[in-house]
Amino acid sequence: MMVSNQFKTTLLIGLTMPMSLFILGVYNGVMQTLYRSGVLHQHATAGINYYQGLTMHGVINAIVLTTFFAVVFGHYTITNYLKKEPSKWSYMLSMILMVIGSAIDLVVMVLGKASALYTFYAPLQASALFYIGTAMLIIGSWIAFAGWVKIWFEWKKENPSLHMPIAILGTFVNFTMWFMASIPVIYELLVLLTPWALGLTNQVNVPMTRTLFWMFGHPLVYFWILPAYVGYYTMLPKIAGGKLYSGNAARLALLLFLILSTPVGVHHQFSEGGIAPSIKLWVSILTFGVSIPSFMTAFTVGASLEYAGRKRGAKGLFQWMSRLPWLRADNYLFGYFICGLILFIFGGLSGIVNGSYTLNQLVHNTGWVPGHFHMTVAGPSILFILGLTLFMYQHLSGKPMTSKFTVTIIPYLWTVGVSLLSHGLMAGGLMGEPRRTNMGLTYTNPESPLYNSHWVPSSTVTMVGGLIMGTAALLYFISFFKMLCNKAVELPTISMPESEELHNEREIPLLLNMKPWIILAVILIGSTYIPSFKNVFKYGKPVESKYHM
Ligand code: HAS
Ligand code: CU
Repeated sequence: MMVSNQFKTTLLIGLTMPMSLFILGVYNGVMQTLYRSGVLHQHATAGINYYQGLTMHGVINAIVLTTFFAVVFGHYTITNYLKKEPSKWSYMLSMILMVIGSAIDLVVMVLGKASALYTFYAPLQASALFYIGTAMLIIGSWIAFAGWVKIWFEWKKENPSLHMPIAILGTFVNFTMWFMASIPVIYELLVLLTPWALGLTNQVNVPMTRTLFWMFGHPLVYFWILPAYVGYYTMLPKIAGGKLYSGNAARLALLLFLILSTPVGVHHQFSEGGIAPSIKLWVSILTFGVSIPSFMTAFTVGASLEYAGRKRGAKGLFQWMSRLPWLRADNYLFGYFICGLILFIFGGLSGIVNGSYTLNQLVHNTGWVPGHFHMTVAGPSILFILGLTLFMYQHLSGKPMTSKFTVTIIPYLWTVGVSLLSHGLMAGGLMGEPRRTNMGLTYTNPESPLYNSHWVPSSTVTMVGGLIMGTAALLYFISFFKMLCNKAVELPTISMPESEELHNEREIPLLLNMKPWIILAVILIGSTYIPSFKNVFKYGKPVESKYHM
């Protein structure tokens, strides 16, 4: 479908700005591996110290890029399926807030005034501007969502007999969950942290800020991955040459995320003294529950891929895998999808280890945790972002993508890098190697009390993985910015592969109505957070405490 110039320009800004910042985010990621492996000894390189670089890496890659992408992909998907552009007020205001908010965050991080990590809870303190900038980014994304809801109701009025397409259900589930989960973090940012950073109060309730953060922080990880799930269900079967195995299973999996994503945040606080073991046990059970929609996705998407392979004549149990369109320059998106899925098998399984209350004691705060999340957020989430950014930019700008071969091999190279990086981090973590620690000063210094010879090989594997990821990212930036410099040869459009469903399934009214699921989500959130906050108020109180890195 054709789009207005203003809408097109807004979306292109929403793709280009975070992708440019991503260069800095990736650079700081590679630097992490050099510090940790002991290749770099100094406290700061190019004026950026360890915690400043780690903050930039997390904030740019995991908060700024992902939020911009979710919003642009949402605009793109909604417009494609409803054949309507969102209102100008919503996309313009949302993009202005997001761009200004991220620019503020960038400036304070570069100046070294906001090295409080991407988890930004107290007692690490950032500049008040960082808290305000982050709040602007989040509120900006809410405004885009409001615009989609408005055109959805208009569309529904015009098409009363049609159901919400799966891609729109996925986008609405994601943003409803995001909206509910980001209210606590906006409260934390604007009511607790900003006055504390401004010096209006010198006291802060540390467990309270942590609990509010994780109430947002866990749904945040599903906010990163749900756009990819939308793609796996609605685009991948078509790209692979098949059909979606079950539309009802896809709808159910997406709706399960709506109810189970937010109540499980306490699984990041299993080691937090002030929260009762009974709540943690309940959260551990719910965490196994939130793995179910991903297991369902593995089945539905796996079956859709098998169908595609068999349609190409595959026989036996496994031949379908080799019949999939691997490494085809005329179908480069497939690599970004399949590599993400393969990494996620291991990312998901390591998550289930984390979610087990007792096993968590072994891995918490070790390298295992970043090992886990690089196979999730740096796996399916980022690969989807990379692939779809190329795809959407190409369609929205009408510019040709000339580096077809390079963009086809990038996801495979990236996957080799992530596998080595995560393996090194997890192996080191199981041997007690801490996360978020500048290890470089200890590895090459056997005199240091922190020196542990067992961590040397694992951190070296991590570094090799990091360098391969850095190379893949560099090739990506070259390809992306080369496309930007090309002249438009086609008219800007919005279009995307749309998968058909394999079976003509029975309609299940409960899967076509989000309301009961939203109510259940609120009840489940209450079941963990009412007792958690009671504990936090009972055992935690505001204290004078702040640290700067
Ligand atoms: Fe996690 C920590 C538990 C999923 C990200 N996680 C983190 C952190 C991040 C993160 C960033 O319970 C660190 C936060 C920090 O800085 O402290 N996580 C889980 C569980 C899941 C999970 C149970 N995490 C994710 C996703 C993320 C993410 C998704 C980002 C996108 N995580 C935890 C816990 C912690 C944690 C604890 C706290 C640890 C601590 O102590 O600090 C589940 O949702 C995972 C379910 C997934 C599956 C996999 C399904 C497989 C699929 C692929 C199928 C493949 C096919 C291809 C079809 C069960 C869908 C086949 C074709 C061929 C050709 C082979
Ligand atoms: Cu989590």
